[in-house]
Amino acid sequence: ELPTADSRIRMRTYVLSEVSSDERSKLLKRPVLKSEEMISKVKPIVDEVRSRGDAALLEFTAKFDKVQLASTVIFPPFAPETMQIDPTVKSAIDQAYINIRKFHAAQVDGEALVVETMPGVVCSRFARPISRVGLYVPGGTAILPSTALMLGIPAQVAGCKEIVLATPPRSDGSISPEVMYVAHLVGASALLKAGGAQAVAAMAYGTKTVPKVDKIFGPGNQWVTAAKMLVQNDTDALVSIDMPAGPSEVLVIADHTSNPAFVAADLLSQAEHGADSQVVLVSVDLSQEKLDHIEKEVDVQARALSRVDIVRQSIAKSIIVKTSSVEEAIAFSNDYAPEHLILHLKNARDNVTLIDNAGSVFVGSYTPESCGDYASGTNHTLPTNGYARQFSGVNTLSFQKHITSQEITFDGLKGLGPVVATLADCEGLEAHAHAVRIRLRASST
Ligand code: HSO
Ligand code: ZN
Repeated sequence: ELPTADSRIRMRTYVLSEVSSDERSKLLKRPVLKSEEMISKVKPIVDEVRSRGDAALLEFTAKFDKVQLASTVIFPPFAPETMQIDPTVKSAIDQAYINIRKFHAAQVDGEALVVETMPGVVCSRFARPISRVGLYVPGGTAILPSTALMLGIPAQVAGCKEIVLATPPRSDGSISPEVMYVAHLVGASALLKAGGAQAVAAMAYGTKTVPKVDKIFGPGNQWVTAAKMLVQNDTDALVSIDMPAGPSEVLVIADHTSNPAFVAADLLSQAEHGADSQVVLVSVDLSQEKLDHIEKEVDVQARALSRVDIVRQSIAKSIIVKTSSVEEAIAFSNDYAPEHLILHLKNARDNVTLIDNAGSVFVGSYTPESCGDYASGTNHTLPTNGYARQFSGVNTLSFQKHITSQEITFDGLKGLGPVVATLADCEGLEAHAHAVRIRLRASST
């Protein structure tokens, strides 16, 4: 039976060269996040957890997750029966762990940078782990052991001392055994059975049972994101966050060499994340026949998915942008700055040099985003909402910070001191100049 025109799962199409500049900027926009409204909703929750600690945390968990817990934190070693998983899943997690660890261990900044800027003036920079980190693993419509891997592994290889993993409990009060197993693999030092703004607040301020952390990572719904933004701005919390997060998104660029079924499958793998997922197809000089083929694949494949209702909503908000060259397509993509960029192009690899803004790039028709989402080695916590212009995805350096240091000899100070004293005089800061001159004088007598 053929679907009727109305029920067909399809995207809206635009010809890039024909849209006005106003329309073009609309195509580049994501749906507005009501961040101010969310912050005012989240503030009372954060304040309660901050002032009443564990009691408030348990109340909010009862209210939002519908489960009455006696305590929210568990410490390792985790009971083996809480980590019992299917052996095939276990070996898939183990292989993903190996690959992600390999890629993130290679990123550890372990060596000091040492530069002699002038004779006798040695400047250096070295990295240290952020001591205590909080990792938020969302619950909700899908369980996400992959997110626990993506946040836990860089924390582990960076050498963070305290790794608190927070995730909402299931209705029976337990955590999925897959997430428990990953928490064990990455060496989590505490597991917080809480979600939403209340979990973020507990990690930001600490409670009697929840350890306070220095930086909070991880994706989450609007409540989690708003809470992260709120605590980041509170100087009492003294906590930072990985990046502003929004709904997940993919931009696929496809030319005449692309496989329509693969292209459609990639679009749908992102569309199934949530009704607000952003999916964009940029076509390069495609015949109408080929475009129709891709659209038909989207429709047919979507109908076979268990999450078809979510896909229907996200695809309805998604767009096809027709361009006539790879350069025009990539220029649009650079302006859009997608979280994920997939290149279904003839010489895909050669075009990577043209990419200025993207969270993570998937090169060629055998590189589905799914591989980066789970197991190839790269991280899946990436900048959304156009933030790929200025943010990197989560990586090992997100769990380290740098300290600079310098050591100057007397001869070095003889060379550098007059420069510093002159600049201090110029700024009218006598004590600064004095700190140099007192040394130069002392040693000349
Ligand atoms: N595509 C998501 C990550 C994810 N996919 C988790 C499957 N599980 C955001 O990058
Ligand atoms: Zn995904």
